[in-house]
Amino acid sequence: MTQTIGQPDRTALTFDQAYVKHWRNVTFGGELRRWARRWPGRTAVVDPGARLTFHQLDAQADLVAAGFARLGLARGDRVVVQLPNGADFVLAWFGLQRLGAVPVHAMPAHRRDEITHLAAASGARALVVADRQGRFDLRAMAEEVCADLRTRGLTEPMVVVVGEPGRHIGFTDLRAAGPPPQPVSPAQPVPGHRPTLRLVPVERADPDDPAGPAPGDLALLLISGGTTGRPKLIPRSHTDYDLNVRLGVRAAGMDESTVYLAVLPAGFNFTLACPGVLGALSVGGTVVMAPDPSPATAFDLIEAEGVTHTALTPALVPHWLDEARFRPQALATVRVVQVGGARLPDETARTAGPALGATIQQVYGMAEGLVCYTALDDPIELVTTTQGRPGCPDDELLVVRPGTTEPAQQGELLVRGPYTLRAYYNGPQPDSSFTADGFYRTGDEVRRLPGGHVVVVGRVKDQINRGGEKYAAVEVEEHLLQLPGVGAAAIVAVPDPDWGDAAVAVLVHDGPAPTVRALAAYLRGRGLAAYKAPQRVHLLPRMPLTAVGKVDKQALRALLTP
Ligand code: OOB
Repeated sequence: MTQTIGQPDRTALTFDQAYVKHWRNVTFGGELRRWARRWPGRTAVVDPGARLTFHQLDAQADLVAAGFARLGLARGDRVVVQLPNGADFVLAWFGLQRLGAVPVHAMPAHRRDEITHLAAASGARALVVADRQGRFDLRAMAEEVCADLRTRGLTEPMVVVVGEPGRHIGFTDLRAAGPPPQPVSPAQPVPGHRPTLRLVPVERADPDDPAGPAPGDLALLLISGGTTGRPKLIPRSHTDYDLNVRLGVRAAGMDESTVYLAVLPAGFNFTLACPGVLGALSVGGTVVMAPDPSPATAFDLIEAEGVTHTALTPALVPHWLDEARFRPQALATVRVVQVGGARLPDETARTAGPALGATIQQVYGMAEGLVCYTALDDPIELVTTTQGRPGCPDDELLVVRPGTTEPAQQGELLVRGPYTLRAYYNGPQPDSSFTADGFYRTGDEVRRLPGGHVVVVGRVKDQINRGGEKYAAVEVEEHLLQLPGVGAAAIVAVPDPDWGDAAVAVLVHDGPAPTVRALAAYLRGRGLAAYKAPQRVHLLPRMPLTAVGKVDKQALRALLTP
């Protein structure tokens, strides 16, 4: 692992040569074929309404692919997927993979504004949604998304409803779509896709899916937490995502006996691939989909299915500890509880393992690539105070003075490696999120211990992390500025004992301050996800500014956190 930036011999080509040994010539469509051949009768996916063996999952993914193909979807098409945790998520995902179409992972909490943005930014040809989410009608939202895009002259996606379609073209049952399609024509470049990971040595097809996409092709688009505006799209290829999964399997100790409970949204990189759903399937384990994130539901499923592994955000941990006090026996089979997505307080990390009767694994990862894990046999001190070590020996980590490439003891983490992006999907060129040598600027403030463990101490990016759900402050600020009477607006993160961050809306406003509730309703009306509503409102006569005239968030943070 090199620690130097700008060495002349480290050209883009040599990075790739160093990475080749980590990559396999596989696609996810081909992987599912192999898993089904190896473990046909084992249970692959369980949800409250379905139980699929690997053979069934494989066969039904073909049917789903056929259904999508009949709708006119083809290789390379981007498809925004917003489905709850359930067997249908897995079927839709693999159905798209079989077709070489590219799922764009929306989160269940996303609403009109976010989904419209994802569809526009990806040029999506389809949007796959459930019919409802509780009382919220996703079909009506999808219609608004289409109307928005139409007005702006952008590609209007077809809407595929998993459930009751209403008047849309829809599948009422994803699995009943029909016979498999004719094989798609062999490898063609995906139109409009500029490859961002150079994958020269792995362009041969997967032997178990010879007509399918190339391993180096775009397999999925993840969304960034956002720092400078709307979330950006993160291109992940089959090759790099497969590595991501395998590193996770090794770190979390998954094997054929693994039963993984998906509590967090399945479209979240942590839940899907670190090692998560894909990791458990890749070793012949079982995935159990929790239909809601409540500890009561999770504990029922753990008891019924003998769950061995799961992944939580720090915000969920106290709720699990409460539930465990009443039902400790429910957790008898649980071996590993991963916690990540936001900083786990040391004290919670210390008490959680014994209280849950499981090994805690801290996971510090990002949709952009790098994932760090504490080892299952790390000394307790490291498990409770660090966020682990990089999954791959060729992950290159640098700690620098924020915004520079000058090394520092504690500072911003830069990363480059065999499963970390080199550019955002259709991102600007050049992009200040990357150094000239291709390191990604994480925006996280860290220090590293002599043994390589990373400690996340803070953040230099202007982002709110509300219990693992992230958004750029500026995204909400832009909406607040549209409010009548608002002269200036800033969203500032302050510490929150339960959620990591609380967001304070600082407003320069004529007249009485809008209430928290009024702001939440306003932002909901603008089509924003509920987690982006601020927790506090603070009025100021004028906004403090820095020397260059930007809002001085440091001053605001000092003012708000006495
Ligand atoms: C995961 O991915 P994202 O893309 O939603 O968010 C990444 C950001 C990191 O840059 C960091 O700011 C924060 O979330 N973060 C953590 C953390 N894990 C993520 N901050 C402190 N401690 C941690 N353990 O959140 C994600 C992706 C894969 C695995 C796990 C989490």
